[in-house]
Amino acid sequence: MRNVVNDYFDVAVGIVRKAGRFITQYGSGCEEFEVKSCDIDFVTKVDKMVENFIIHSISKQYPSHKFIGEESVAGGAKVDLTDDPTWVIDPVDGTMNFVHGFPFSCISLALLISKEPVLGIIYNPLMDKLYSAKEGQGACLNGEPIHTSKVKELRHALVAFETGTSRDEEKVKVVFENFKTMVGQAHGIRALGSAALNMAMVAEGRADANFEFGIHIWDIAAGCLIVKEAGGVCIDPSGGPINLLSRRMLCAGRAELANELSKKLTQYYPDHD
Ligand code: LIP
Repeated sequence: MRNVVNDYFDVAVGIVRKAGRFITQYGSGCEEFEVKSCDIDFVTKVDKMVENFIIHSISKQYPSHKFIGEESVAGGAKVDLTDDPTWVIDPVDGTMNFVHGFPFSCISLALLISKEPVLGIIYNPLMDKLYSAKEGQGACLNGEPIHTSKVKELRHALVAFETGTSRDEEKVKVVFENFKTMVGQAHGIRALGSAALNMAMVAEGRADANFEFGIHIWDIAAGCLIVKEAGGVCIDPSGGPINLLSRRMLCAGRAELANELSKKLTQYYPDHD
């Protein structure tokens, strides 16, 4: 299994690096976009180009593999996760950043076999940072090993979280309640605007924890493996095992910090993917 995953990984990295060129062509911003669920949730032509390129390129190598892509789902495809090898794609994670030319956008790609990630890639071509992990083989940034931080207490932790792309009143209320908790109890808070890159910061030890409600499997599948392979934990924000389809995620460099956070967060339960 290890050898075949290594082959899948090598093919995927080459494809993702090529796809990154679509993003760097618009590094100063992309003003051509369509609104999706609300005025702060949208898709650009680059999202679609990247996703189509990745699906086409991988399908040529592995015709029996399946795909779950953010924009394919937005176009009506169902999130049908089976035990078959399934590539989960966020073609441009941090679309708001991408539209504005704020350089924290990335391609997030994971391969799941029997519903578990076996490889994950998060690539920010604007900063040439490729975060990756293969199951049981550690996590890397541009090929060099990375490790999560040792911070165990919220009062010493830099915590990343997002306002999200929903104007839903209940969701916004939860965002503000958790923002207030973090302002009062965390060492610091940051919002990069990309779920995957927030998780990459945790994997690299530059942030100590990250949580978010309302994200999708394509935002977090790669990041969950990369954080775990870097020595961290990914759990449900209320504690307990993570469900990649639940649209809820909490990750941290240390289990003690994740457990403290899970007890202090105001919870939100969106519909599953
Ligand atoms: C985004 C995530 C971000 C979240 C937004 C949105 P997109 O993904 O990366 O963390 O807050 O709601 O889901 O839409 O840029 O691919």
